[in-house]
Amino acid sequence: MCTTGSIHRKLCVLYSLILMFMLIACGGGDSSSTSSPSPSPSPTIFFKDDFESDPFYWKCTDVLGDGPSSKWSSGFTSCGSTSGFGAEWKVGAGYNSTNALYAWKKKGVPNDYRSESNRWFTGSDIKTEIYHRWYMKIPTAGNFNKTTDGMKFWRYILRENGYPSPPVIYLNVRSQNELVDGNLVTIHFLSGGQPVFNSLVSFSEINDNHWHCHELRIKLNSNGQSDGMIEYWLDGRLRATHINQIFDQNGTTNLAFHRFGVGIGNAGDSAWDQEEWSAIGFDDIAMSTTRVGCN
Ligand SMILES: [Ca+2]
Repeated sequence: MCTTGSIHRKLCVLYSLILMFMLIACGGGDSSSTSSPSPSPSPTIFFKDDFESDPFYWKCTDVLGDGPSSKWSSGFTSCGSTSGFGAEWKVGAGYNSTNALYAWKKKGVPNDYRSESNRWFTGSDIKTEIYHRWYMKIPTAGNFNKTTDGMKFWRYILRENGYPSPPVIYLNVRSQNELVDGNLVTIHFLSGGQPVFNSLVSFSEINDNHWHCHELRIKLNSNGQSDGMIEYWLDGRLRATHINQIFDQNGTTNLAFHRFGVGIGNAGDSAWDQEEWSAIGFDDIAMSTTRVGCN
């Protein structure tokens, strides 16, 4: 096509080269770059911890000089020992890595959040929609079980530090008999106080002493609207979707994720009846505004 006079020919060749460069830069029209499924190739992670760089912070000793350490928040005060009560954070073998965080439990360890470690978000890290990805290894039922009520894993606080009775979302195991008979669920509360349980997956699918990849998406509702959403992936596969959610416990507005915490507390203040010490491992924790996916 570039066959006319020399000036026209040079311009034509130049235009051809520019066109060729643009096609290459844009992927030559290959639609694969726009049709790839989630997760996003570059998740927007604003918090992560793989427990590799400074595991010594996760100890029931006064590492920082301001009380027992749990790394994510200083001033953590309910630290105990393997022969006593309280939080039992220890670092052990990781998921495809050297280190993971282990939360230990046994009969006699007090209820409530004695083993919760949390992190407050500030500034632009305060989001109204999160993708929370983590790896978790739970012993088999013979080494990790209890009767009645269930167990707490994660807790999300939806208003700022100091806000009275802020709305919360839990990630719990909910059971009526043995823990192993229960389901992994999210729990939140409506403005009248009534709880909402959203089932994600059977607990029996994840207490096999293997690492599993979990990812929970929570989109909070806008003020007064039932437009919140929960999605849950297990090992990269979407297992639960709950739409039309409203998280405005006590009629609270302007919800956002101000804090999240990890722990293994006893739901309903019921006793833990596992006689021997056993532990849940956590690793590769990430908070993102887009889908993270599994490694
Ligand atoms: Ca690790």
